[in-house]
Amino acid sequence: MPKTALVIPCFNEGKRLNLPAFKKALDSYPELMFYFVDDGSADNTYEILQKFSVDSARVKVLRLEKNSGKAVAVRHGILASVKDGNALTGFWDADLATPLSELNAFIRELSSPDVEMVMGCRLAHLGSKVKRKVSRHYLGRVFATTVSALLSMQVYDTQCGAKLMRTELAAKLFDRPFISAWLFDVELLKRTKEIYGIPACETKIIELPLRQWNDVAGSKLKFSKMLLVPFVLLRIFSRRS
Ligand SMILES: Nc1nc2c(ncn2[C@@H]2O[C@H](COP(=O)(O)OP(=O)(O)O)[C@@H](O)[C@H]2O)c(=O)[nH]1
Ligand SMILES: [Mg+2]
Repeated sequence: MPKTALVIPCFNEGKRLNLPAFKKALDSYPELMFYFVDDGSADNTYEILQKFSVDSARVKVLRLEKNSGKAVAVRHGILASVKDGNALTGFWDADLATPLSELNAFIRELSSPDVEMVMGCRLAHLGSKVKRKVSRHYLGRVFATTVSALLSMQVYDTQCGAKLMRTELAAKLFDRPFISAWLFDVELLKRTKEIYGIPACETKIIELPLRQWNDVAGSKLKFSKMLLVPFVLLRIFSRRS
């Protein structure tokens, strides 16, 4: 297994962090490191993480003084992994909506030299356990169809919070800040397209249908933010990133 780093952005996750699940992953994957980034939490997230890191040299805890949003938190952790020279670097939502048992499949995809980035894809189908709220599912379909048109690239699920890529690519994609705190996944695709162009991009990026995805309660993404989506997309696609 290549040296793999997962960045876990954490904002007020004290109640949701499932530490035994993270510990189990460390035991299962000897080359795995976690980079937890506390995004200026107001609860005891940082203390919990610090305590967890005492027992393992493969757990790093970074901290942002003030809450800066998911994109900034993820970027902070990714840049630390780039510096440390891990072979693969990715990010994974702290609520483990995508269970860490899926990680193996991500790494397997990246064993093919053509593949540069693997994105979790929440596609409900026979044989999978992917359960989403109906409203979120349909909003997601409209969103993905719009983004596919804007990118001229068929993408099913841009927003899944589990992505893994070659660190060399991560270094290029995260070298500058993002426009959006929530839609930076779209910016990642746009930046990859600017590097490789189409059609190369369509083989370098793989969407991996997850076997399991759980709609974990406690999402902090407010409906009011969703109303801003068209404006944010406009900003992203009217500029060169
Ligand atoms: N809501 C929120 N989440 C953040 C922030 N910074 C980092 N995160 C992390 O981003 C991830 C996704 O958040 P979540 O609330 O589960 O969003 P959702 O499931 O995509 O609706 C979690 O790991 C959060 O802890 C922030 O400023 N706000
Ligand atoms: Mg979530």
